Amino acid sequence: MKDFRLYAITGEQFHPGRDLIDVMEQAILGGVDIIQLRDKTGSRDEVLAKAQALRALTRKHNVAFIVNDYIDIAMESDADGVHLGQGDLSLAEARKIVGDKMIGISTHAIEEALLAEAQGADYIGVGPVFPTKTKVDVVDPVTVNYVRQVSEQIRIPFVAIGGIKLHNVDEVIAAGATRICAVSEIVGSSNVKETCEAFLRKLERGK
Ligand code: TZP
Ligand code: MG
Repeated sequence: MKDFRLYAITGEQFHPGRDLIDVMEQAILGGVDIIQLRDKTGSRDEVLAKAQALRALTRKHNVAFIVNDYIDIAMESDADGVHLGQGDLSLAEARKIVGDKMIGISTHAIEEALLAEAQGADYIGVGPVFPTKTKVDVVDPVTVNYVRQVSEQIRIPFVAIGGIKLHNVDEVIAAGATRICAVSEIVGSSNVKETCEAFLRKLERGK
């Protein structure tokens, strides 16, 4: 797996009137090294079309591309991987379909993290660290304590997510996170590229 530091997830509700591909390209130019398509509202055809466009963009810039939920679309668009929640297809089932593509699993407690690691996840999501309105079915914030727990007990890559902003990311880094994911703070920014650069400066300093 190609490692990553700054993970951006699409959230088109945060940039009305601005093109998805333009926004994500600005994020890549700002240093994002992995992009996830997360679309909970579009039809399958719409999601597939976006996946194909993002695949072309990420290939042009040599950035990893992940599809949330739709394992079939991940395969059809030749994404680098799929991201699954606790309620989605099991890791074993997903692995049969995707082969050596990446599988990321959202986790909210150390038991889930340890299980995902044991079952062969390539990386785990750790969150929501802080309250967020971006995810509707969101569980209570796991807090930076869970980030610290994961950083001490888990050996596969993990990415902190949920309510992470430039003003609070230092706390997350101090708890042991070396990979950060944000939706609204990145794609809702009036200067997407600069926001990503600022996140990366903080990650660099936290090393
Ligand atoms: N999974 C856990 S929190 C979250 C997802 C997809 C949403 C994060 O969005 P934001 O805007 O960075 O809080
Ligand atoms: Mg899901």
